[in-house]
Amino acid sequence: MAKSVIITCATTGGIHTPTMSEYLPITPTEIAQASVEAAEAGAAIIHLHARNPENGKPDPSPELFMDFLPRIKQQSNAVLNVSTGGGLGMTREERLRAAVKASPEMASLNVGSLNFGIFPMMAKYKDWKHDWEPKFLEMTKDFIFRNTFADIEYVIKELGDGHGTKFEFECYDLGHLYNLAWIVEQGWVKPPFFVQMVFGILGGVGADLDNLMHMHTIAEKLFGGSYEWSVLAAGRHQMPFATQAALLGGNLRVGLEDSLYIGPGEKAKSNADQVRKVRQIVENLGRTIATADEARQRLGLKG
Ligand code: KMH
Ligand code: ZN
Repeated sequence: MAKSVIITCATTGGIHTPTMSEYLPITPTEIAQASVEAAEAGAAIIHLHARNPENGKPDPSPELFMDFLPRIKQQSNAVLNVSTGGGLGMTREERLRAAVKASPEMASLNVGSLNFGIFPMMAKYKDWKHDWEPKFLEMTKDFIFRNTFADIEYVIKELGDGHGTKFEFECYDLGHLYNLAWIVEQGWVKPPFFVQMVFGILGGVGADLDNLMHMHTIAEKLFGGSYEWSVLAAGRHQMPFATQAALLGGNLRVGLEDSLYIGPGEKAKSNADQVRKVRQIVENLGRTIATADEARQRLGLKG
């Protein structure tokens, strides 16, 4: 029988900008509330970024993270997953600072570099409220999302070895699975591994079901028996890919970080709405959702 489905909810991210959706959580209070609601709706893991409360710009300040992390912890049992992906233009030290301060059960770890094109969105959103937004998106044309082996080693030493934090290994393409296999071979990380396959980022693998099938096949060969796999897809591919993951026996991620929509042309009014929708899909497929404690046990988290 298929295991229960671990739902991750990524509540705000560092890609979408405030004028794209009035429902994007920005302030620590909004992020805390969105996260608690997502956990109540069925998310076992909450993936977190912070934003400057004045203008919504992605912000790596540990003080901002420490404003909402304890509140979410107090009001839910969810696994807190602090991003080390950060946002455009942050240094690797900046990307890590909040996680080192928070010493979370889980942190994201991007296991390869890639172009990260979000400028196609510019055509859709013209009502800029903050003057950094058009520049931010335009800059992605010349942006490399840098995650070298040295960067990866740095995160593992500081967080994995230093704090016992386990990772959401973000794999944007087939090669990233092999990067992770090499990292495992070096003995830098120990099982069980949580592999998050990312589809539909321009610069990474496209959101095509054949790609999902192939990445899953290769992941099974590389990590079978010692890993949990999960799927996220950007934008309109979010729900279809989450559904495919549930059908194939995997885990899934939703949240406004990955898509601002809940259906064609319809903005999600909250993160919890997306969690409720995908939970319904999972249950209609005859699977159950994992509690946070089940996720802790299966992923070997420190608790
Ligand atoms: N925004 C996702 C496509 C991270 O925070 O480390 C990737 C992500 C990166 O979640
Ligand atoms: Zn993220």
